Amino acid sequence: MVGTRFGPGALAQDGTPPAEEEFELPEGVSFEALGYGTAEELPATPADVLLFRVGFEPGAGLEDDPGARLALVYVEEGVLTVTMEGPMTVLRAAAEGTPFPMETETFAAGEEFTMAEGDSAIFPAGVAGEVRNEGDEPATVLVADIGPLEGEAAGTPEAGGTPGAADAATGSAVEIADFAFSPETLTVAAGTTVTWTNDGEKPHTATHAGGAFDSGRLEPGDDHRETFDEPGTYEYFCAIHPTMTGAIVVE
Ligand SMILES: [Cu+2]
Repeated sequence: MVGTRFGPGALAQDGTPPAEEEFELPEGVSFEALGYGTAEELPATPADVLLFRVGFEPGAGLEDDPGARLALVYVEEGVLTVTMEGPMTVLRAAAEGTPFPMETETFAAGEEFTMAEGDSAIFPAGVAGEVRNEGDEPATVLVADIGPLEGEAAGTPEAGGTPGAADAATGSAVEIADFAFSPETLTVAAGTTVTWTNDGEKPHTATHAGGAFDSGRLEPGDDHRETFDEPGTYEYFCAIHPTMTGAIVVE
């Protein structure tokens, strides 16, 4: 059985098509199962989860160097040719009129296989390989990727790596406007006290993903001070508007 978050509570995954009533959803809410797979191991926590789309023009490809990251890959369109250094299980696209994909196919390490529209597979952590578009049409895949939070984001700052270096600035003040941190990247000397001021009209926070600091909710006009003694890059975001991100680089 498969539990889902935004959808039916449990989907049969034992080869028998789920009963109609298991797909009862509130009126006006629709659900479409796209991909599914099981993982031998999950990345260590704290982890981050990303959802992104990768496009492959005809003839294009990439080497998949996963490190510790695990990914569920779903082919939106086109056909991809895949070779991985470990065994792989592909869930083939749901048959016409079937609510959930059921048919799987397994491949040995190093064996070349294709994934077409509607197919999905778990690309395990630590298993490298290659993905190419050998067809004549563009191919796109959706990737839901989970892996351990690294370095500064995990709360163990490491030197190097300056996100948004183009926006880097010195000083010790970060202005929060609606909806951005300014400067986005602030570089300070170790021991500096940084002040965030909310100059916008909405509440915001300055929250380090790894828990090194958290301003809490800053109402318009509020400020928050934080002293940085340890060199490193501290990436943070607004917990109310997570697309608002910034970084403090401590040298
Ligand atoms: Cu915000």
